[in-house]
Amino acid sequence: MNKNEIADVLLEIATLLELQGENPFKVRAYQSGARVLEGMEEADLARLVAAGELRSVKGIGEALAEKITTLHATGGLPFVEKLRAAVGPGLVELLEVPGLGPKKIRALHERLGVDSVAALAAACTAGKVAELEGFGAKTQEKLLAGVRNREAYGRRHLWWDAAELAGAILTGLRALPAVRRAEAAGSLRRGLETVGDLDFIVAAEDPAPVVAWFVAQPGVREVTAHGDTKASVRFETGLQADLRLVPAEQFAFTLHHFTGSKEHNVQLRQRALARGWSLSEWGLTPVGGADTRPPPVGSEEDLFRALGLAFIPPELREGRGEIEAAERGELPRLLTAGDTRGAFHNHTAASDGRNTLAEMAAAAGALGWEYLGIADHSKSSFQARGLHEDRLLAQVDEIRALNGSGRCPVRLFAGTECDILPDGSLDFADDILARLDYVVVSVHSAFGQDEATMTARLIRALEHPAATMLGHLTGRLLLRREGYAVDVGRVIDAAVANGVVIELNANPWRLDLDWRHWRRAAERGLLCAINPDAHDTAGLEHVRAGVNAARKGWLGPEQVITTWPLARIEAWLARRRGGPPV
Ligand code: DGT
Ligand code: CA
Ligand code: CA
Ligand code: ZN
Repeated sequence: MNKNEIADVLLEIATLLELQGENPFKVRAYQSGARVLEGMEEADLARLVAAGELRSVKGIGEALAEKITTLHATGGLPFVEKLRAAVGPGLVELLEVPGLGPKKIRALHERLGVDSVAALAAACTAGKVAELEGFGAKTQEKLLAGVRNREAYGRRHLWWDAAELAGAILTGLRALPAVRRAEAAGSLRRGLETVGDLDFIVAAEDPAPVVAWFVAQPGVREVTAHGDTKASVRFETGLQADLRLVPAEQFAFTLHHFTGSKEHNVQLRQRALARGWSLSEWGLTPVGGADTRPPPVGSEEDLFRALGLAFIPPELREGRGEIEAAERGELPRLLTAGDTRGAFHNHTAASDGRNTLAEMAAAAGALGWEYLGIADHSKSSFQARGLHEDRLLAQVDEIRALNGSGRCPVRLFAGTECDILPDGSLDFADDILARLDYVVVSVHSAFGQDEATMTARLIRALEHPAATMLGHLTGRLLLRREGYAVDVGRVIDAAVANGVVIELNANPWRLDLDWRHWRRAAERGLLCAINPDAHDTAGLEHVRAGVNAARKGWLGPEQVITTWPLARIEAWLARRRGGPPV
């Protein structure tokens, strides 16, 4: 196990001990041990473990040293397994109910025998919780509501939905007279595909009216915390939001801290320590008699500069090598939403879309795009009203006519989203495919194939000379269904070998291929197309979610063909088709 994994186990032990009613000193020993580990270099931990010198580290006693050593060597620990079994999963699950901590759970367990969420619901319904000392009728009501809503509220939320809500709140916050700065932090700011909760950081002269405004927002169903400089709320959609107010001089530090990720923060704190400074959400301060005073910091740019780093965009702050790259001045120039010049995977009302060709073209023009590819479904996708050959060829004629009319605001490309049949062959014959500007190949059937079959199926499709790009590689739907079993690495290899583009499907439910694959894939020469998979004009705007994901994948405009100018796209498509443009 690495140090963060070990730290997680130590924190779990602390929680389990607390649930058992162990003495607070013991609990705290595990918690601070976890923090010590977080601040350590991986290599130092390995060296100390190998030399048997862990106990020389401040904050790590004999019991902890022994457990860390075992976890480091074996990845397991009989002690924690026994502890988990003794406490039971029911009590641990109760920690997820809002308003319950280890102390209250212990009371419920000891006095009412509550040992699961279901048992809590029963005890509340029977009115027994209200009679308990330290609980009362109001608490009982709150706990019951928490249990009831857990199913709906327990899940994460799509970045797209969270960003919409956050945008409205930020606009409101910034309009308040007391507010000097307001930003969203956390996973939303990092552009993660799903968001657990919203985190707002505000610098204000006078916090009270800002907190009051925040908890009174329309759509707030419940105020779960309400303090002088903090508040937490839950919206009707189940999304929760934390608000933190800080003095202006602390803003940059707090914003950075709560932007995360945790992994990034841990690495940055180590870097600060190496300079003799302690970095926290409050500021940068000299530690242990160090006499180098940190420079003044008024912005995140200043903070990174103080640590000898170029500014790291929030999307890259995942602890995946961004600090090393910033140190060497090798951060990529990331693409931005404004770089987008078109997209290739879009549907019209001819298949399962909801707008006409002309409407889609107008919407693309309104976005300032230069070109739009139309890729309606092919005949085997009958559930999506896939086009048969005659209707496809009629659409091609319509597209050519629009392009020639002088009234089309963008250049339209005639394509198809051609089904990859279960054996890897394509849904249209070669002579039909040859009439198109490009071909997106996608899987829409036989999701249950085993990994070897599915991988071979995709590779066969990529080897087809007509294939231009691969649609939604894994077929995942975020928060709804996993992708099908497929060896992504081998599919990427085949795409590179055959000069086929892989799409970054920008539909907020998909964001497929996942950002975690892109950096390495692009280094191997893979090209990306950010495609909204739009089924109506509004759907074109989903490209913004795709740009986020591409930025998280370290991609720049050169690697994303949908940022290329029209002339370059035309030349590239012509070369792919092995002939002059149509
Ligand atoms: P989420 O809400 O689950 O989508 O993910 P985040 O990243 O927004 O996480 P959240 O809301 O729990 O906390 C916001 C940030 O605050 C997180 O990315 C990093 C920082 N943070 C929170 N807890 C810790 C911690 O225990 N240690 C460190 N180093 N940073 C933390
Ligand atoms: Ca969050
Ligand atoms: Ca949070
Ligand atoms: Zn599709």
